[in-house]
Amino acid sequence: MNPTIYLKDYKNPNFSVKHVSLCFELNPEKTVVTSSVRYERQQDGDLLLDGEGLALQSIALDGNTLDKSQYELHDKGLTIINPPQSFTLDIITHINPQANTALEGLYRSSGNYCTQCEAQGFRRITYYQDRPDVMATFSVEIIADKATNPVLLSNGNPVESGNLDDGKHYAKWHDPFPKPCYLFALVAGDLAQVEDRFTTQSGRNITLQIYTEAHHIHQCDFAMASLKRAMAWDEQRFGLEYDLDLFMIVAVDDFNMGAMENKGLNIFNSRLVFASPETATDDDYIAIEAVIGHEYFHNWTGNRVTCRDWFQLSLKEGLTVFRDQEFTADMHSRAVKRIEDVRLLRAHQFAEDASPMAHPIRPASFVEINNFYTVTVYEKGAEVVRLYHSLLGEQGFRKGMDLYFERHDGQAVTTEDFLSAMADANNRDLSQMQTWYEQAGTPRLKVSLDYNKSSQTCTLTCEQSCPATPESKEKKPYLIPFKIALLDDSGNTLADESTLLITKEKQSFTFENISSQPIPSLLRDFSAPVLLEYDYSDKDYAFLMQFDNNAFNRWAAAQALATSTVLSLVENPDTSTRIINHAFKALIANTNLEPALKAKALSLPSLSDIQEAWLNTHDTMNPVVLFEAKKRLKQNLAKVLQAEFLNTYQAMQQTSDDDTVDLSDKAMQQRKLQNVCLSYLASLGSDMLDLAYDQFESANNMTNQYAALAALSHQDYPQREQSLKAFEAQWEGEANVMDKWFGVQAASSLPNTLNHIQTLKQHPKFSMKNPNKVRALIGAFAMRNPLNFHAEDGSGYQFIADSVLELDKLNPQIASRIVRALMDWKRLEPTRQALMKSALERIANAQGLSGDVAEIVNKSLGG
Ligand code: B3K
Ligand code: ZN
Repeated sequence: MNPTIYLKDYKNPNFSVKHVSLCFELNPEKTVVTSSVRYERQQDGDLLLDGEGLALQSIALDGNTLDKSQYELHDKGLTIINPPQSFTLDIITHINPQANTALEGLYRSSGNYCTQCEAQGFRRITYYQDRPDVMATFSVEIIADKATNPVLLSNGNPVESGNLDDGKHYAKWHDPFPKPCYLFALVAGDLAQVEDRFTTQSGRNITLQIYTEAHHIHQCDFAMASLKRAMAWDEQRFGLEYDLDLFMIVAVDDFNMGAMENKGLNIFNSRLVFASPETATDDDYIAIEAVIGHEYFHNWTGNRVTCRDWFQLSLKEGLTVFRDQEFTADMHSRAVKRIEDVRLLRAHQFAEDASPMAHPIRPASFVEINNFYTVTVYEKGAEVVRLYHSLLGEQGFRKGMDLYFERHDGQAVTTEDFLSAMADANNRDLSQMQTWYEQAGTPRLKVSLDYNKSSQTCTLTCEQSCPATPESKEKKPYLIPFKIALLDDSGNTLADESTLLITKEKQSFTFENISSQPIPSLLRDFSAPVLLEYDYSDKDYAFLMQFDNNAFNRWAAAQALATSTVLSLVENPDTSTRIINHAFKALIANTNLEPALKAKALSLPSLSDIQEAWLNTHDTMNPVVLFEAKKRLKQNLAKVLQAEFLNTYQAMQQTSDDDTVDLSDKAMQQRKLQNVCLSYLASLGSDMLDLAYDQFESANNMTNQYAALAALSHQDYPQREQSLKAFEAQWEGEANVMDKWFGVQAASSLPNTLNHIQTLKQHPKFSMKNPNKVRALIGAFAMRNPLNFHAEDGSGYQFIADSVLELDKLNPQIASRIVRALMDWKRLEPTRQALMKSALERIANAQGLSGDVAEIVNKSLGG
């Protein structure tokens, strides 16, 4: 097992670096990397260089080859023993990109070369102080065969290029902005490009380019338009302008995550670039715009100001997610965006906070940093940034951001520096915000209301607590901005919206002149990432669904009502669903509601949400029972409101004379509602499935085609097979669309799905080496197929264990994502608990497990 690294052990690097020169002679199996680095001593000690999987060829200090007594070579790097005050070190290494299936460092995708260096991939390229607090300017020369690699790219600006002997050519790049090596990138290969321009607010002309394989280049226009919107938005909202003259994006098919913000040369998973109405759903479009924005926004929050060490990851990720959330909210519906973000947070981050992997947004220790690119660091991190925004307002937040850049441009800093900038710019004591960075776990906020008719006062009493998590048992109170309003029983406001500041464990707030018993609208817009506890009745929820004038809270009430009904159905299958039936009926009939908000409110809570709610009052759960109860509620609503769903379904359908697909917000919203209705209707089976089949057959866009296929995928329906075959035949040449095809089959609740997945693993378009394929087939089974994954004989768990062991040899990062599906065995009922645990133990006992997987497995088994 690899050692645990602690934040408290942080030490400055012994040497700083001004400039790095790199030369790559590209060859699939033997690439020669020559690095020449100028070091300056900062404090006593040896020079510690990280390096993994490198074949060292030569090493020279100020031109003199070092003899074996002057350095130590070990499997994690190279130590230069007691070097002088300042010197230049020249190192030549050989690496093998072709054999690199971990997709970290320099590797090959579809025959092209690309890199991924965050967090610690640069050490797989050359020996270097691979840590973000070492910032340097970079010059890069790339030499390669011209016929197979006509395009040669790296960070910054192109300096020079030309032909060489033997059919080779070269290109030189220079990046004038000092950067940590995790932002280094190189791309080479046979790539087509689209080009555009952007003029900044100060009048500078920027060239924008997107590169990918030629047969996909026609699908890059939306990504380009998104980039331009993001650039304009960052200027308007934050006054931040792009700094180089060239900004490039490269789309590749083999990528461990979504995208990477390398300086001036973003590399993207192609599924977050390619968009055409026939191949991408509306959700894909929105995601592409958001991630293009996210990576672009990193240029300031991440690149110009970077992290001192990897414990500070949320400094750049939480902040940049907050920025991309605001970008999407400004481009589309703010309420819809807030709902989606909170839904994601509650479904995945709350679960992570309750799991053996619970960690603060700034962890205090880790074994493998790649395991900490989590929903906690990203999404809860963004919620914490949002807290400053709630506390300080838009202007105050902007002042804080401005001071942050003024103080720290060109530096590698900590979350404390961010907190200080926010506090100092606004003359506020925000020291209590520190708790959010140091404690894991989802805070509980228990609220009670006391109305006194004779004095016409109403008192809200708020008590906060936080369950024990691995890093701390006793919790300090958080600073919680708590946005509320008080309503009367016709929905009129008794107390206007206000934000209460909760700082203590227990606090009361009294409102005057309250003329009748209020119904509180609490935690509006989800003003803090807490679990709200208030003794609402189902009737209250139904009331709030209809009358709360906060759109987000109307949605939250619908979710809460559905959750409460599901839990009642689990306890007693004969529970009356009258209240939710009526509430949903009123919801569908409400003509004042934009279709997307209606669609959100009609969508039942995620199973994960329901599980968390169940576990609030139980020690263990049977996920299948909870799944079945949710399904019963859905079918029951579909039956009772069939006519309403059908009418709405038809009303939302769009026709166009020329078969073009309308990509306006309005059209996307309508498709959303149409397909939520379809999903309810299809749950009834029989002739309602013909509706889905007709939609599948006639769709001219992927949103409708995919929604119909998904609806059919759970049903034993004569045309199910035929539809899957037709989809396969139509899209076998589009890798990203095929992922949808693998995904719907992997998530199917029909029996025998696991056998079918085994067959699909042999499909010519499937590959264990491609992360998107693994996520589509194996990830979807583990995350989106509760019925089969939790099969009573443990076959689902064993399949995941087998897959993890197979993947771990190829790509530990991906294996380590998948293994998390087995992590929460302690929360299951005894039979499944034992089965899942034994699958996990089988992994734990395997030989040669990666540090990535071992860390998760050990945490889960309590090691
Ligand atoms: N910073 C990258 C993530 C790198 C993940 C390394 N395992 C993408 C992003 O958050 O923008
Ligand atoms: Zn990011």
